[in-house]
Amino acid sequence: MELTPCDVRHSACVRQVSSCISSGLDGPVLMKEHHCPPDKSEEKCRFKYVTMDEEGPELGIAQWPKEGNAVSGDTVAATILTEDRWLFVLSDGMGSGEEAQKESSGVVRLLEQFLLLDFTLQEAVEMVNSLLLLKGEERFATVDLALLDLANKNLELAKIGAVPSLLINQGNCRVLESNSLPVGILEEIPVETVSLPLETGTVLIMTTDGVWQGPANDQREGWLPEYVQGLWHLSAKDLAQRIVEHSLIMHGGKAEDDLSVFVVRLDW
Ligand SMILES: [Mn+2]
Repeated sequence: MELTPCDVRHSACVRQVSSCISSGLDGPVLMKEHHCPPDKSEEKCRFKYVTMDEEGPELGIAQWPKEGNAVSGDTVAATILTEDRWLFVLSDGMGSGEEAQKESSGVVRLLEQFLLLDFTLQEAVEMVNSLLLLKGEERFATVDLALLDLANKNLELAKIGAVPSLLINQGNCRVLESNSLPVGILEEIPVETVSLPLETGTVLIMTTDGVWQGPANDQREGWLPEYVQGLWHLSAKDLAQRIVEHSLIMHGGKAEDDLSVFVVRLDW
């Protein structure tokens, strides 16, 4: 695509263009090439974008709203911060339906913006928390976040009030958990981040509590690690779909909470 050059530092334009295309395509995009001419030249800026499907890890997202709601209060998002740093995030807004959706998508958008501005993960989460507290209402959302660094083959994880996630490699399943409260509840939140070296063939599974905990009257919290044991080789999309379907069956076909699954398969 071509654009008339902007007067500000080109990165500002590039970010706006990226987020505009992402929302238009309903999925993250990666800028492969860009050429911006020197000041006051007549030339246009040229950009080349590819979708994450072509270049990135295989993503599988499956969601089912709480019974009686048309929209899920959970937000699942993938964002390309730079060519080597990709963000995967899942947020569960308090309550359900549109109000919760506004809350969780707002938290995700803020996190994306802060990370695009090169704040650290710790700073970004702390700022989002402060902003939610400033609103003065009893609002909160969980954050379940994975920051993939392709250059260093490293995965940084942060959880605030989120349920455990699973990291599977060649059938070995690790449960990653944290005890933090959801953002918006405490003034000082301890942000625990975990940094892990990545091996090829790693599958990350993030879910919201509706999936992880199962129905309230069911004593099967922790069912997921067992359930995925024979299924980790499936495509990310099929795996996400199977988990949500099974979760819905456990809920007797009527979800007591929003159900969301985000599967990221890292192969290279
Ligand atoms: Mn929930």
